[in-house]
Amino acid sequence: MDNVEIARFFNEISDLLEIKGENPFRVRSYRNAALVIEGLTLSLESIVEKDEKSLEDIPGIGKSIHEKIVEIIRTNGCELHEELLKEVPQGVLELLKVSGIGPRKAGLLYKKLGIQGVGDLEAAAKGHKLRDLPGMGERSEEKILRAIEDYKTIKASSLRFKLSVAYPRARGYIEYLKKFKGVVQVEAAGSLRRWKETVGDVDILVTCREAAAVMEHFVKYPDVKEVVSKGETKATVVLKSGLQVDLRALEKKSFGAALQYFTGSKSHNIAVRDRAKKMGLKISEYGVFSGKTGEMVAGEKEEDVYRAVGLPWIAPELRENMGEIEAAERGDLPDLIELSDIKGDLHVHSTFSDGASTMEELAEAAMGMGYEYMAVTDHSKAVGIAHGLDEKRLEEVISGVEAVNRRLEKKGVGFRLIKGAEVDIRADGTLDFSEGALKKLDCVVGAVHSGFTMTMEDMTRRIIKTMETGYLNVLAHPTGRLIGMREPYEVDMERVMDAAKEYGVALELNSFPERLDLNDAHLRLAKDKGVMVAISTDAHHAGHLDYVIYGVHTARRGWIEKKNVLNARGLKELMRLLKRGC
Ligand code: DGT
Ligand code: CA
Ligand code: CA
Repeated sequence: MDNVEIARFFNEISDLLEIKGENPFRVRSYRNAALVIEGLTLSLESIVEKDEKSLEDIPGIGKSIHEKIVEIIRTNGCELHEELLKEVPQGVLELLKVSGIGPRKAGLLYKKLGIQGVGDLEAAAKGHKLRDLPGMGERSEEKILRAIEDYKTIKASSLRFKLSVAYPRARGYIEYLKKFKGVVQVEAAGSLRRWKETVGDVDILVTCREAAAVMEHFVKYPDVKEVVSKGETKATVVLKSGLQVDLRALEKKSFGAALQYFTGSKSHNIAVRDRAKKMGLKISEYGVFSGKTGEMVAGEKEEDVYRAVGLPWIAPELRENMGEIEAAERGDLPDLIELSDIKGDLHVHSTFSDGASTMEELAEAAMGMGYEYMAVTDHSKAVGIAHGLDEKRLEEVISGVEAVNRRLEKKGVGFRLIKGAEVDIRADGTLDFSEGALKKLDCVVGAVHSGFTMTMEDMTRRIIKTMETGYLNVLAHPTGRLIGMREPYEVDMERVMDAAKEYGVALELNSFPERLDLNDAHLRLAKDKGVMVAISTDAHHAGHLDYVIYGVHTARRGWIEKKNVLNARGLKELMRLLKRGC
């Protein structure tokens, strides 16, 4: 069983308990377990097979979760999950995916009207059956119908996989193929190589001595659920997670051309092909050929393919036909940010709020990544469900940070924790801590956690008002979207960015795989407006710090350079920017 399936059990248990109106902390513990499991790189199934006890070493997984993981792996099911489904039908869970329908409302809709799915809900709204329910009216019916339309759009896109599902699985598969005798080159292509926020299927290319043997080996990978097709040079499988993987074997002389072709995007390829045509060349997945003589002029290396059409090599993240070909032609491609440029994380949760790792564990992990600093940014009190800090507990966090820093200084270690908090931006645009408390913090990360349905004007004013206070350093997950789950709230991003520039606030690129917020298009806008970007992870577990890779590659899709990134600065410069404004 794949970690994704195990996490799904915990997410559903959490939803079902919430619909029933159970204790929010119990709800949260299952939700956190799902988050932790999704962030693991090791397969739980293999851990349990080898040494069940070692589950205890995973931070954030307590005894009762531990037992449930074993139960799910051993029996392919979970008793608690089944029991809950007897009380609340599966279809009611679907209602939660409609924006504005929380667990309490879903429970009410089910109990009062027997609504068991989005289809039922749509019919009830159209039949004006909702307006008589407590707390609802005509307007709520209209709102729900609009939200159902959004839900349908999201559902269509949720057949795609998050990067955090596709990327580690593709990596594992590639390692497996590389080890096989006779395999020479292995490379991922497609949307994964372009680091799109979601991936439809994984495309892998190889060169090898004997293609048929490689295809045979490919379909024998232990994570394969189903072999869709297997030919001499091509095969397709579906993994246990549901992810489809295509493999193609190529001749060495065509590998670069195939890599270029299968990396896409399709519209980038079309633009390159048109360009080749104008130059009297023909381009295909086999190579670049002279239109007149048919002679092959390039194909072995991707660089050569671009050179043949008069262009420098273009980073895969840029290949969306969004001006990259023109920029390449002018010699004006961006000098893209790299993972090794990142010097620290500015959005991290510890056990002081809803994180699963202690401040010390997080600091250890950050040092292991070669970072210079990390801001500890636990939630403020408004986010009660996440055990947000009141000002008294904030003092404890601050003294905790100071204690860790003193210890590091004694040992002569240069790494520093930064005093921070993820402060809720209230509906009226004020921050959820007093000025006195805010003054004690070096890194105030502000975020919207409720009231998502405001009008665009109100939301824009709410956020800008927070910037005007002068206390905000970073605006976290600026649009609030959750990929495949929640559409962004309505906000005028241009105005928010202009204000960010004016008040020296950085905008976050939240690297959590379901957020990736800002997205590529917004990042490009931020860059054009000269707004600083903070590539943070929002880690709720030490293992989540690795999510920075998704952030960095999303930043590259937004044409972001090192100079645009706040946490690519060294500690001293960072502290100056936090103090003075970016
Ligand atoms: P995905 O899988 O939906 O996330 O997106 P991609 O980009 O990986 O698309 P996929 O797997 O259908 O095909 C891989 C690449 O192959 C695609 O990015 C570009 C190239 N390709 C596929 N079909 C065509 C086509 O009809 N024309 C051209 N020029 N390129 C194509
Ligand atoms: Ca693909
Ligand atoms: Ca494909």
